[in-house]
Parts: sequence; C-alpha cells; structure tokens
Amino acid sequence: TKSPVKVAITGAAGQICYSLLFRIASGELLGKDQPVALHLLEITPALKALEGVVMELDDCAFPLLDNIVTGDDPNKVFDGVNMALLVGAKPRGKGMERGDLLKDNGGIFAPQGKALNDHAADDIRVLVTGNPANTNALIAMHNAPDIPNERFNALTRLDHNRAISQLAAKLDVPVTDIKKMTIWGNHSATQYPDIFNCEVGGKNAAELVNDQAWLADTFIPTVAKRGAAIIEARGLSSAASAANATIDHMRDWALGTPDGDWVSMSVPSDGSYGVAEDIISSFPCTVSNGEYSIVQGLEINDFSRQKIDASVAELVEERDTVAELGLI
Ligand code: NAX
Repeated sequence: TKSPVKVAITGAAGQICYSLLFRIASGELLGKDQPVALHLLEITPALKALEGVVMELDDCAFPLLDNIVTGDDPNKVFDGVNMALLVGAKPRGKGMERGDLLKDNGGIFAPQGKALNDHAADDIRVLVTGNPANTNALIAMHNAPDIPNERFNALTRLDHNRAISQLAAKLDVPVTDIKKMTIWGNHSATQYPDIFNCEVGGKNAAELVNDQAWLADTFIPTVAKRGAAIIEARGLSSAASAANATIDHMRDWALGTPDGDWVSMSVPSDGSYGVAEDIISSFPCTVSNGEYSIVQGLEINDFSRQKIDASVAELVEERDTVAELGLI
C-alpha cells in the first residue's frame, strides 16, 4: 500500500473547509487508492470549532484517512507536509483600505511561507485560496526562499469553472464540450475570462457566440462578479464551489491535465504574453509529471490585450504595496 500524502490545510474550521476536508479525506484529491493525512491549521479561538470538525471526520470512518494533526502553530502543523492548501485569510472589513487588507494578510502569509520553507517536505506544493489570493501567494513565495518559486500557485480555477458554466448555458451545450477556457490576471473583478482561444465541440467559442456585446456586457461581468452574486443570494460567500475548484486545481497539478485541454492556474509570471514578472497571475496551463507549463503561442487580440493589461496592472500595484510594506 502507498504511504500517506500529508496535506496541510489552513482555515480548517471555516466554510470552505467544511466541504474541502471531507472530499479530500474521501479520496477526491489524489484518488481512491491514496491514503492522506490532514494537517489542519487554525487560529487559537477557532481550535474548539475545529475539534468539532475533526469529530465529524472521525465519524465518517474514511478508509483513506490515515491521520489528523491539528494546531495553531504553522511550524508544527506544516511539519513534513507534501501539499499546502492555504484557505484561511483575513477578510476585508467594512471601510477597510486595500493597503490594510494586504498588510493584515501579510501577517498571515509571511510567517506561513517561512514555516513551509523551514518544515515542509522537499516536494511541497502550495496553493493559495484565501483572498487576495494572488498576492497572498506572492508573499508566501517570497518568504520561502528555499522552495522553488513555481511551487506557489493561487486559485483562479473557480473563475475558470464559472466561465465554462456560463458559456455552456449561453450556447446550450454540455460543459464537457468546452475546452481551453482561460482566465487571465488576478482573482478579482479585473480578471479576464478569454473565449477567443476557447473551443466548443472543436469550434472557436467567440465565433460561435458571435456577440461582442454579450461578451463584454454580460459574460465577463457575470463571471467576474459571480462571488458577489452568491453572497447576495446565499448570505454567505461561495464555499462548496470554492472547495471544488481548490480540489480541481491541486488534483490537476499533481496528476496532470487531459490531452487537448488546459486549465487556468495563477502561477509566478515568467514574462509570457508580456505579463510583468514577479507577480502571480492567471495563465492557461497544462500539467504533466507534476510540473505545469504555461501554454505558449496563443493569439491575443486588441480587446484581450487591454483586459489582460488592466488586470496585470492591478497585480503590479498590489505587489508594489506589499513591497513597500516590507512583506516581500
Ligand atoms: P471563513 O471565514 O468561513 O473561514 C476562514 C477560516 O480561516 C476561519 O475559520 C479563520 O479562523 C481561519 N483563519 C484566519 N486566519 C488564519 C490563520 N492565520 N491561520 C489559519 N487559519 C486562519 O472563510 P471561507 O468562506 O472558508 O473563505 C476562506 C477564504 O477563501 C477567504 O479569504 C475568501 O475570500 C477566499 N475565497 C477565495 C476564492 C477563490 O476563488 N480564490 C473563492 C471563495 C472565497 O471567497
């Protein structure tokens, strides 16, 4: 039998994790033959609630769940972990400036990056879901100088999945017909879901849609503001769908993407498509043998160029702010 993969998860008593942990423990991340150990990090006041979640995990008697570690000290909880899903973050309070938000999150992601640097296993891969995800991932990466940069990703897979679902509904086709969707840029309202390089049943999606007004005024804002629409309807932010996307991203990163398709991953920019370096931005990526590559050679039209540049400019601004704060 295989030895367990140790998966660290932060924010473990929160909403997203109430869905995420159970799916990972049931084998949906790494497969039905791969035992997992859960290393769950929370802040001290939430440890009691986390105990309750652990009781429920126990009560599922998951055959693949080897062991559970809990605590509020990342230096202990991250010991020997092979994967880290950084979900817990400081939410934006009412009237809070973006600089304050970045500063508070720096207080979380800088020490967590350092703890991963010092204690995680050599094959560690880190995925940041907690917002502002791209810049939180950049902070963690800069605080982990011994871990290769490309092991730090941020989540734009939920946006990717939302874009597929909206396009499938518009064209009245099954989601499985849609390939090569791309989210570019930041996981924020400036993100750019690109259907010019997307295929539907082998045909170009933008040509099939053939409706620039729908693209600009309906599709892009619906995808970009979907999080707010969920809050409006549910009274709470997306949780099960965010957990689902977190699993999709990490599973594809570990096990590979299917032939003839790609996924959207926020990865450290290497300058591809003119995206500024030293930011973590969303790109079309394929994965094989556990390593992602940014899909090269796609055509970027003027409309796409403008949208990508705007989102990248926002990421550069966030990077400059956290640099001024001394977080990176
Ligand atoms: P919750 O507030 O339900 O849970 C967050 C948990 O994190 C809390 O239990 C809190 O105690 C814990 N936490 C805070 N600081 C911590 C620290 N330093 N170490 C460990 N745990 C810590 O939020 P939830 O709905 O689960 O969302 C979590 C994060 O995901 C938020 O930042 C949210 O904005 C972000 N999201 C990101 C999405 C994405 O696509 N990238 C979509 C969904 C979601 O909005």
